[in-house]
Amino acid sequence: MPVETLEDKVIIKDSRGSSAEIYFFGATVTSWKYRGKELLFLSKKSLLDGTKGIRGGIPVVFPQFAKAADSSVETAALPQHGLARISKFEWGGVSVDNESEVSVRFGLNDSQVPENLRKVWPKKFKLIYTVTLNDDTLKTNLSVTNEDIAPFDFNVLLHTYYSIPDISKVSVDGLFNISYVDKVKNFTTDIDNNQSINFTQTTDRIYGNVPTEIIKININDGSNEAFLLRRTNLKDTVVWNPWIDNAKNMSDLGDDEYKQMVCIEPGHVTDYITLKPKESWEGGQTIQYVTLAIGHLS
Ligand code: TA6
Repeated sequence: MPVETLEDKVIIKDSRGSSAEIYFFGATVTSWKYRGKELLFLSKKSLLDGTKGIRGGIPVVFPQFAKAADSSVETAALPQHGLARISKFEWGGVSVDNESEVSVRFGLNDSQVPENLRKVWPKKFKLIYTVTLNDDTLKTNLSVTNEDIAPFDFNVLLHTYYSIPDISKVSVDGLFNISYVDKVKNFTTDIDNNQSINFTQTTDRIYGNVPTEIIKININDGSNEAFLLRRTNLKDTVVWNPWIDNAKNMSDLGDDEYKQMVCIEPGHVTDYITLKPKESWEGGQTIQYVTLAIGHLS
């Protein structure tokens, strides 16, 4: 069976042995395996019972990234990273199921959002989140529709946690010469003159208007494996690793787990998208797992 629906999650399987798991809570993809090898990081300490956002996988950030800097915006009273990652999505069924690809959908509208969150952002909306698996490629796509009588503004971000063997070896290509806001340095703007990003300390950067077609996350553990990230309609990219001090302060992340994760998060967060009534917006990411020595994995 390529699609198995359980009480709390859906498991999808590709005919070549790849798989993905998606929780209804937050429509969070918690596992993506390429022919058995796990590619997403999920903290051993993550709660999966719906009492807190899942620490790992791909939490969906909507309609506010982080906490709003400006207290006058309509999303200001929402918790960090908004409401989607802490709301239970409904099962939208299988949209594609053939030899090469399996695609499933999850939906969320305002009436399914916990009351306390709906109160602070009382907008009528509909989200459709589509997860597609195709051997070495995972695609996650979000559509947002305004079902209200007035326009609303939102951020969106796919907070993707990659599983990596050793953060000190990882390098990220494709963000060279692009200015970023450095959250670690009090939100100052900077440009990195290094060709690749390497990780030696807490890293929390918001790259705005990234023109790069492919962002490459090199694992550099001797295997020549890498992730190729392509974005659709998501102009910004956040790069995050909490490092040891922040990891120690996080109840749902093990002290040493920062070594096994890196977040490369495509989104639209440096400003808001405005949607008029009845309008829809759509964007997403396509991640391909490759081995650079022989090109495409086969
Ligand atoms: O996307 C990066 C970030 O905003 C960081 O600043 C960091 O704190 C992180 O997300 C995790 O946020 P969370 O609310 O999941 O603890």
